[in-house]
Amino acid sequence: MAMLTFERKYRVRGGTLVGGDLFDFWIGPFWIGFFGITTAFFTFIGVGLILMGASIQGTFNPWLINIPPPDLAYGLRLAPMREGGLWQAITVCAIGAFVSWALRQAEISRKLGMGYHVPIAYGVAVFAYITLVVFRPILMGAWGHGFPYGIWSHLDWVSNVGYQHLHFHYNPAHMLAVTFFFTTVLALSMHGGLVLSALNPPKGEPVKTAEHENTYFRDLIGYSIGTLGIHRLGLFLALSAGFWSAVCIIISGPFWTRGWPEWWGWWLNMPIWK
Ligand code: UQ2
Repeated sequence: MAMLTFERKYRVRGGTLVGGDLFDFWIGPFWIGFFGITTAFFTFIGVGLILMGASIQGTFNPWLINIPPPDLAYGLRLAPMREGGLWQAITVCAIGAFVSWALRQAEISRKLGMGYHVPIAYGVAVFAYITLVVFRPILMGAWGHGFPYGIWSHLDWVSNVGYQHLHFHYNPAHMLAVTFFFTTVLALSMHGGLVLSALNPPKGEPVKTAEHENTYFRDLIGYSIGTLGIHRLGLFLALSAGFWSAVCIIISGPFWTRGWPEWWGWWLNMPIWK
């Protein structure tokens, strides 16, 4: 792959957390680094185990592959490979690869003298995943409470867990998470639309800048959050969506075992109605 002329300036030595100069080199466009190697290691083993699971199951249809966690009877012990052990090994590989990737992002941030916004943002998504397959199963006392690895089967899992609580939309943290997801989409659509409209004036006219973007929203709603502000808002909305997703599932089971509609009894039971 071609290297842009200015790229040479940013290909700087250092910033590594582990290994010093040993892994501080590039292959083509890719910086390697210690965590590039561990990411590749966990990814290859993990994908290999998934293909093994598909082969045992007897389908390579990507929609139907399903690698379930162990039966609840195994509790928090290791299970035999064909009885959920595969799921446990894949989970270890997944976490190994995700954490390696976050540390790789951190090393590249240091190398370039940037803030840690990228690894922190990615870390929130990893945190939500680990909440589902490690924190909540430990609090519930069995790895069998993790979700199965499969495109279709994980949707069934979400549906089943939702109905175990009668109506998951009454979960207040779920309400917050959904609202943050929708608002993220609203903000990104506003931002993408605004930038593309500024960059695509009628034929023959010059491309517009941030002044036009500000003026558009001031004329429309009397307020512009600004070019930096919209990205801060977008990051806040997206991270909040991931954070409240983790909260909404960790409280379901470990801290509230009944239906979520019943939780709102606190409102009906307030002394002011007496
Ligand atoms: C903006 C701005 C941008 C934008 C957008 C806005 C010039 C290029 C989309 C407008 C955003 C507002 C008013 C905030 C909306 C609030 C929520 C919660 C969706 O002002 O600055 O930069 O892209």
